[in-house]
Amino acid sequence: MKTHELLSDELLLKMYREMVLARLFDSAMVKLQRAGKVAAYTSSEGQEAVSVAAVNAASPLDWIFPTYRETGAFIARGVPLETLVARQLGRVGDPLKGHEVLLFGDRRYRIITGPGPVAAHIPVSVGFGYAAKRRGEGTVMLVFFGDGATSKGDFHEGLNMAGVFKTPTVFICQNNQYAISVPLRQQTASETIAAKAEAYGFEGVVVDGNNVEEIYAAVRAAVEKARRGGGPTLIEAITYRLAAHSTADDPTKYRTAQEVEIWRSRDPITLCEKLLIQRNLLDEEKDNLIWTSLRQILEQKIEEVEKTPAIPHSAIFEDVYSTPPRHLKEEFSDVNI
Ligand SMILES: Cc1ncc(C[n+]2csc(CCOP(=O)(O)OP(=O)(O)O)c2C)c(N)n1
Repeated sequence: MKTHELLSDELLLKMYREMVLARLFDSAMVKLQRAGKVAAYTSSEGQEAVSVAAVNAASPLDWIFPTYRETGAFIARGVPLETLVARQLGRVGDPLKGHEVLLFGDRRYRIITGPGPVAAHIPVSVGFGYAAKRRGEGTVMLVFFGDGATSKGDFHEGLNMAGVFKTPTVFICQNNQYAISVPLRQQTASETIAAKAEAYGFEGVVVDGNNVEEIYAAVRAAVEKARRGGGPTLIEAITYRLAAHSTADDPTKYRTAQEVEIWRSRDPITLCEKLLIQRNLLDEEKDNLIWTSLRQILEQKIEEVEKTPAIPHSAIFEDVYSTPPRHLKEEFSDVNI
């Protein structure tokens, strides 16, 4: 199928707006972290195309298993901005009530909260998919992770089980070239990450992770295959983290400005903008309007959420144990709330 048939003008424009909003959101959160209002943040700058295109290629009924770098996935799934802002600012609208800094999840949107330990969600997503398959739910699991995660046992255990049980799983590796300061060449001796799928008996594909059309086509094919009962696929999206690993990282210690500039010239948002211009869907004026209107909407939401109450300290004791153990009850009684 030709890309025009696969990706309508409307969908391409929608994805562009979602990518721009993800970029604006990440940059606003980094600023708020610097202002002492957000505890810590992991920006997805440069990687927006992967999560936005992947989520658009799936059904809203499919489940998302993100890491801490999937702002675009949450936006594409339709999570309201105020919920995402409340999460970062620790306000009452945060569905996680202040637990799990850096991560996001919300069952209302079929997003399962990411893991603290790298890769721990991979086998969980496979088990979840196996259960969905046995129940005949017809849903597909999109599981996101980085190149660093592929060195964890969880990755290999998850892929092995997915291959054996033909689970409806789309493994999406955001190969952003680094696991904090560890470059890809020190992460694996394999020629590609996608090649690892072969050992587990299913297909692995490499896509340009800065090209929305390529990602969309690959994820859509993998989702359709999984839904038909054809089992899992591993998609390796080659991309680059333009930002620091997190607000606690200084990337100038382990990579050159020149390398960053090379990747910046392949910014996925600029590439998508070019596609839209080619299709006569965008010009400078319209583009400026998209950026300014989304910036205004975001600023307004931040202002509104800042006025809402903070999560009460007592919430830290909630939603972990159905019956809190004695020592927690003791600690709770000591907390001045
Ligand atoms: C088991 C475990 N080891 C180490 C860490 C610390 N840590 C957090 S993120 C990260 C790098 C992960 O890299 P990658 O999987 O490539 O994802 P990226 O951050 O590049 O998106 C590490 C080592 C952790 N959270 N969990």
